[in-house]
Amino acid sequence: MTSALLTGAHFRQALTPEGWKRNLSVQFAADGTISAIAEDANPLGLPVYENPVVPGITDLHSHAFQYAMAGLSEVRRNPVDSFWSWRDIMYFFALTVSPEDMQAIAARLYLSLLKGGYTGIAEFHYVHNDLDGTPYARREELSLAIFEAARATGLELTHLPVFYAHSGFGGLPPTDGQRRFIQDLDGYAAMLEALKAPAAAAGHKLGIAPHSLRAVTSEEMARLMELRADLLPGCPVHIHVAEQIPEVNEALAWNGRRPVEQLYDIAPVDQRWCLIHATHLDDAEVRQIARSGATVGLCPMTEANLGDGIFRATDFLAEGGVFGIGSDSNIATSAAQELQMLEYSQRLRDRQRNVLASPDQPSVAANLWTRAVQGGARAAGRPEQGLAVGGMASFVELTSPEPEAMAPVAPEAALDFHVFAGRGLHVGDVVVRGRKVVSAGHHPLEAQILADYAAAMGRVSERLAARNPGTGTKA
Ligand code: NGQ
Ligand code: ZN
Repeated sequence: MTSALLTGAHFRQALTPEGWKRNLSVQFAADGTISAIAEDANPLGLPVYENPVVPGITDLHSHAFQYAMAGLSEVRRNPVDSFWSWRDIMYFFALTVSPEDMQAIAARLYLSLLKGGYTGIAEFHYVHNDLDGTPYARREELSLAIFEAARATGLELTHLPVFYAHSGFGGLPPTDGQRRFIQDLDGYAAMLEALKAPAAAAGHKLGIAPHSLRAVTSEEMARLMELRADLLPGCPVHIHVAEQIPEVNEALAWNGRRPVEQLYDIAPVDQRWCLIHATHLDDAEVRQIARSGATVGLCPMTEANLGDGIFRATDFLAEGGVFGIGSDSNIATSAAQELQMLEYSQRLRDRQRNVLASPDQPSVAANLWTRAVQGGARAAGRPEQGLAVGGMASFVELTSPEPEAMAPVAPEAALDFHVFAGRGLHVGDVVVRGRKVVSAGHHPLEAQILADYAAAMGRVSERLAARNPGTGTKA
């Protein structure tokens, strides 16, 4: 989707890295970054935003197809359900999605994300093969479906093709349920090669993603680093790590090292890296991640949904750590909800309120939003400045369906209301890299995207029913 590049905008109140500011005239450069900002009540012919404006967040972790399985795993089927029994359902579901479905689901998801406070995404993409586990004629077929969804919706994409080879620490062979994810290193390199030209043409960024230390051996990690140097030097690297206690215990049993310790043993982790979840950390690991400058990719709604545990956010921030947020399983698509859950997890654990504020930003919502903007952009390999010169001209206008409800709330507190008042985030315009992609809450391709999604869900339901006849449930 391409709309004209705006030359600038005037914000009556905007969240900048230094906090809320009034009356900003902001100029955009041709590459969709911010070239100049003047504090001036005179809008100089620029479009004026009377409502508060916040920088768009980059959703730093998503598996788009999982959006379509929301609600399929909320019934107890085992004496104790867990992350691992959820994963069985997810694997089953992953065997029903065609390239056409993938595109329709991702476009539907990206539309929701644009209305949920996000202007960019890092898609951690690991469904590569056809239903029988063989590569498609074009092995990058499903990545191209993601590209098309990003193009159609206007969400800015960093695409992370995932390398996935094993079912457990020490190079265990993959299971049959993982057959759509599995590649060898040559196949993976060929996929990256094939994606470079279409990504460059569409303005998408590419990164690499070893799925986890369960799915990739140390030798493979070393080869991936060589591949990165050859094909995508300096690109973002994302990996799942230490999400579940059983994962920590398996790592210890395998070689006596905790997962994060192991990762730093075998890989050159720096600020280009993003460690997804990092839920279970000891003190040394908290410090090690913070010092390395790597972003921690928190996915609070998914982590809550899957029963992962509580991230040590207070300790990590005290060490100067950088984090961003991801929608992961896409059980939620609102950045406000993710940040609310992040703060609430700390409140529940510590029995305190307003935990994740900072001395220079006492508003929890503004503090978390600002940090998530910076961490998300860092993880996606994009400018980190937010609404400041050199930052991306990507922003979201906050509106309210019930403006009178916000009457007692000062403009600077609008984000507190949106994140914590439990009434959801409502957006007016959404601008990505200087182009308006959502206008007064409406996306121009919305009707088509919803219709395509409905058709895809019909096909997926049929395939689910055919694979599970007579059970009365679809998974
Ligand atoms: C994934 N999702 O790859 O979709 C993972 C589950 C795994 C989350 N970790 C699979 N939330 O980690 O083995
Ligand atoms: Zn994930």
